[in-house]
Amino acid sequence: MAEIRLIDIKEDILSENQALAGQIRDALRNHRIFLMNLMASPGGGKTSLILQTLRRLKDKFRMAVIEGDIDSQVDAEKVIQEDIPAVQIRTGGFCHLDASMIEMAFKELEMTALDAIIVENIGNLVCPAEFDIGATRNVMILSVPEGMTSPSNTR
Ligand SMILES: Nc1nc2c(ncn2[C@@H]2O[C@H](COP(=O)(O)OP(=O)(O)OP(=O)(O)O)[C@@H](O)[C@H]2O)c(=O)[nH]1
Ligand SMILES: [Mg+2]
Repeated sequence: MAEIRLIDIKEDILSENQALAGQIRDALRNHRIFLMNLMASPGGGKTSLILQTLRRLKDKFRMAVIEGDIDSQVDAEKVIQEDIPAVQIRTGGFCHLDASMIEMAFKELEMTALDAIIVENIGNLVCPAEFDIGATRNVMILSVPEGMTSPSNTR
């Protein structure tokens, strides 16, 4: 019988990402910056939670937002309306953010002038969870109304 040859790409990608995520966490600790990685499904309420958090905390802490999106920059536009710096990462189809994308975003921010950064990850409940981005805390919104509703599961 023919044998299956397995090339495990995922393992290599993840270990490289993990090493960079560790460096990012060290850099954040040195700068005393808190980084939150916010995840949820599409339309799960990520931007709404970020905007409300900014309104409540921006007078106390120097904040910035990194917005991940497959294509658009509508959420970053909402953030700058709050007078908060925003960096848009346009992944061009990739379904998650990884540590190298966060490292790129840091170059666009004045790191010495920040206390906290919120990252809105791509709206996806699968891919973002696999990739450590060097966050101080990972946060997930579980949205009950989001998702498919059919007569069979509303009974
Ligand atoms: N009823 C209700 N609606 C909410 C709540 N949070 C967000 N919404 C609404 O849900 C919709 C999507 O919210 P967003 O905050 O844009 O969700 P998101 O996760 O950023 O969406 P994407 O970035 O497109 O993945 C908007 O119409 C919000 O007004 C909530 O707590 N309750
Ligand atoms: Mg959003």
